[in-house]
Amino acid sequence: WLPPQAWRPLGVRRVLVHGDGLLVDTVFAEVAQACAAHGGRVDRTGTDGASAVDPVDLVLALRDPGPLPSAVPAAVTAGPTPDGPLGDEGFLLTRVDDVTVVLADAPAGLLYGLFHLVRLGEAAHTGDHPARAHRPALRRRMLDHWDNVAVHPVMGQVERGYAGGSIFWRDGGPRGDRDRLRAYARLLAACGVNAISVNNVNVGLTEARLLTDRLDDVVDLADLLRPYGIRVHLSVTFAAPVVLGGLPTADPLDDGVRDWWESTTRRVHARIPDFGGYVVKADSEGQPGPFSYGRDHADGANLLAAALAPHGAVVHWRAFVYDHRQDWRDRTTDRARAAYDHFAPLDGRFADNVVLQVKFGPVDFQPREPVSPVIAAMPATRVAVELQVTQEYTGQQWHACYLAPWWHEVLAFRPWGPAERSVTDVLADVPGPGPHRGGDLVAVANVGDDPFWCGHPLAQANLYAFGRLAWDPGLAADAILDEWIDLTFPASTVGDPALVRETLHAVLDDSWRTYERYTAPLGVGFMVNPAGHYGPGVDGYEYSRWGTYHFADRDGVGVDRTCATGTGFAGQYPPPWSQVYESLERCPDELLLFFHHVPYSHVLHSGVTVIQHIYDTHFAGVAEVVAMRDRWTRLAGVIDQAVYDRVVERFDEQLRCATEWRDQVNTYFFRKSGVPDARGRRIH
Ligand code: GCW
Repeated sequence: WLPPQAWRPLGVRRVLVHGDGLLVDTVFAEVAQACAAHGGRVDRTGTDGASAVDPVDLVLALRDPGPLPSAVPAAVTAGPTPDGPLGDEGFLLTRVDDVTVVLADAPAGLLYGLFHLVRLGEAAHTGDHPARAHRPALRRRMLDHWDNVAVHPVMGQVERGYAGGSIFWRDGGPRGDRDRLRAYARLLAACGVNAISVNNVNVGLTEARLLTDRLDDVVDLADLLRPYGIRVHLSVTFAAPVVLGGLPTADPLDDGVRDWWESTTRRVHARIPDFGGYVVKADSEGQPGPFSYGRDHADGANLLAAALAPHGAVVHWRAFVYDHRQDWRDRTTDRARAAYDHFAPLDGRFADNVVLQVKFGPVDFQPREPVSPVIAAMPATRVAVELQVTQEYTGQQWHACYLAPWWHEVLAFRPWGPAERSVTDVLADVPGPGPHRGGDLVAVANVGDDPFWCGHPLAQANLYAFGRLAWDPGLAADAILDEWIDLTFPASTVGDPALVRETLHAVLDDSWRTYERYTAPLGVGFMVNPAGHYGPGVDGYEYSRWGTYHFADRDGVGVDRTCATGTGFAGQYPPPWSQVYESLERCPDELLLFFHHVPYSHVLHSGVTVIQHIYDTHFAGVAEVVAMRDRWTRLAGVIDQAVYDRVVERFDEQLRCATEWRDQVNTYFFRKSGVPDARGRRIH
């Protein structure tokens, strides 16, 4: 998004930028570039009181410290700020007497105000706008890059990356493409992202050294991202005192270990004064952690938190801890239970600058899961929800799968029932005073060195939507898509703007549900090819150690997670969800097989049997992909040819793969159950 034409409504104006500071410099540079391209003009005044004299159409001004330039209409200066202070990142937008005014109390607010103007386009410069304050709902809006510095023999440069190589690293060192990094920072600021972790949570030996002798590389990244209001975080290995510091132990209660983290962190902070903090995957999938020393995760997290606290930084401690060496014969262990079992008993023990980072669902970024019960279980802990923008389990950026409707649903979910607080409320209303208040949303990133940034050009909509939802979780998915369409395909750059908008909605609005229809049914999850997680592998994980089973046999399918007869996972929710999920009658259809093992003849709320639902949705899913592809071809000659061609290529693959999913899933269940399709369609 943000081609030069998107700046035209702003770039034709007479603009005044008022204020000092690095981010105000960025605002000025952006406006100057737009004005140079489109014929407008820009002046700048500092907070020393100097005032421009020429008339203006647009003012972007820091009002703290005053006074405001005289170009700001008196009606604006006199009026009260709606809803209290604007904070570090908020801004006020108004338009009176033919002047559009953006006011902020801090430079970041001006930057976000600028991008809001671009989003509004011509509408920002016409009519009157009553003063409105805009503030982010969540204070930290963060992307985690699973990028490796050294190429990993199995995972490559980027773990679960589907957009080429890393934007940060190549062949063991920095990639060094500063223009691209700057452009990336700008895209992220334009959707509201303000924090990035720059390396994989699976930390190899080379990556571990970013903390010490490779720190220069991180300093460089921080310098590049800072002008766009983005703070850098690092993934660190819990074993760092041993592997980097040469200590005999990484025991979190050992004084030497504590000193090592404190002095190391002090050195990082000295080079990166706005350093964001650490991200830690501990005791998970082979990564080291406090369990090796007989300590728990509060001990581990608090160790790093203590080292970071004097520098205003946080540790994101991941709750993705489970037994990855399970025996499939053991029906008592349930991976879905693991995060709650490990962390809920620790509530209240975490330091104020620990952020417990919880995957949105209890298992692993599936296209459908219940919302993780950990989110409701830790009222005395700061919790961040982790989403996955990179499409590991949702088509790997070969399939068009717009995830905003799904994320919106997750963020709006009310763990204590319809009348109570939502997931967003839990995130925003964190305990603890001062700089740590305000909540956190994190997503695993989907950008690489691909010319379209994300492999699939339409996957950019997911990145954009993540940032926007983190800023305002109440935004509707289709409204976010409209914004992205306007910013990516400005009307003046395409042949038929109405057709572009209509087509993108037709293709993307329901694409997540389409993906769900042709993959694993009714919330049972996985059924993916274990080598790479792409395409169908119905029994791929069934007899493995990973704890992701569907238990299909000749009579039925699904995982009994009830308290009455199953693993008891349903009991990890507060009422009413514990009762709703426990009950075969009340459990929502889309999660039925996540919570219950049922016969194929079980009748869903929708009125069809489970087996017929499997057949129907898999036929429907593929038909929808055919329709999506056909819709897309109407844009031939209407949008940029390279974008058009890339998407056509992706749709061809999506159709091939969806067909494979349909046929393998339908055939598998036909063979298991022996029940024919009631509508007589061909099942192989
Ligand atoms: O979904 C799984 C991925 C792993 C990943 C892990 C995690 C970084 O398959 O590749 O490791 O989750 O979230 O830590």
